[in-house]
Amino acid sequence: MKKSVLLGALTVAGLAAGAAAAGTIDDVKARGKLNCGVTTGLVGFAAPDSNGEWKGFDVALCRAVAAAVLGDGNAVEFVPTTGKTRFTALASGEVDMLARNTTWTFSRDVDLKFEFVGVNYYDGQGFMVPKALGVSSAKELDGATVCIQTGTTTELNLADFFRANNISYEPVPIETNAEAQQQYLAGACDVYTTDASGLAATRATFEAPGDHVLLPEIISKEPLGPLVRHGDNEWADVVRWTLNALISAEEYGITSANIDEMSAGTNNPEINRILGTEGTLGEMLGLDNQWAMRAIKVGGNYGEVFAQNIGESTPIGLARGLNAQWTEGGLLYSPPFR
Ligand SMILES: N[C@@H](CCC(=O)N[C@@H](CS)C(=O)NCC(=O)O)C(=O)O
Repeated sequence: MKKSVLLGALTVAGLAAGAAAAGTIDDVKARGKLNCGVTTGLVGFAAPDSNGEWKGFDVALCRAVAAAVLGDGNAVEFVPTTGKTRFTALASGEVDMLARNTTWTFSRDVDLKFEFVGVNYYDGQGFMVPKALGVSSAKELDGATVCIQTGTTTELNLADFFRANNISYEPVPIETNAEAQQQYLAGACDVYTTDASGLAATRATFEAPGDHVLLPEIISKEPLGPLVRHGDNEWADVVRWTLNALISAEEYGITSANIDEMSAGTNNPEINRILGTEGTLGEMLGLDNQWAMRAIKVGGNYGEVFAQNIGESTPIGLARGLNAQWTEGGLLYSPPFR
């Protein structure tokens, strides 16, 4: 098991080194489409709706980048990737970026040679069990069968947690969230473990969500964020500052309702620089001055994107928690636009 994980990492690293050519921004402009790697389907984060249109919190970031670069939030080819295939898809150039519940870790940065450009969701790993199991803590899971997605940080954290607590488990390896859901509901595993946001999103699609509980333990840090290949700083800047534009827009009260009005100019210089009525930030990125305005307009600011896709008034029902703005006691903090 260990060996295959290691070999997988080396293969991807080799590919990454080969494909680390600059110029993704030019490729995307020439193609007229952004190839954005997403999940195979996690409602609220990235999944096609009944009309086949991709929707979700991560999807919104892909659309924001496409709007910034190409002027069209629909100019995106959504490429479904699993926990295992996502890194090869990025390293090989099949996708221009990943926006896919992916945890920023040392080895994915340094060894696999990817550039995490920020964090769009601060998360941690949790456990879901059927209420009927009568378990109230993850420490009571000795001997349990656990559905676990391969190629994820989840796999490694799980082993650490059980070892540290001197308890054992039997892994039931699965490739996608859909498979996990099916196996878990069929009773092939007692427990499903993944990012807590993923558990909430999965449970929301169950016929009887109330029959399942999320245990209180959060056993890891999972800073989830968009990533690109090492060695293409111009492109990394575009994705990084698009995310920062959405975060700053919330901080400064730029919303989809007032953005047209604010784009005519305000008495706040930072807002004016973001929306392009002052300064030349867009030009510095290799874009025009309305890039951020377009990015914000597609799905609204960070808070609007959160509320619409995964927030408390959606079936997924996630609280802002760590993902609140720094001004509200959270960790979201965009560097200045100047
Ligand atoms: N954040 C972890 C886990 C990511 C992950 O794959 N999560 C699952 C469950 S939330 C997922 O997104 N599945 C969607 C799919 O199967 O396509 C990582 O980066 O390794």
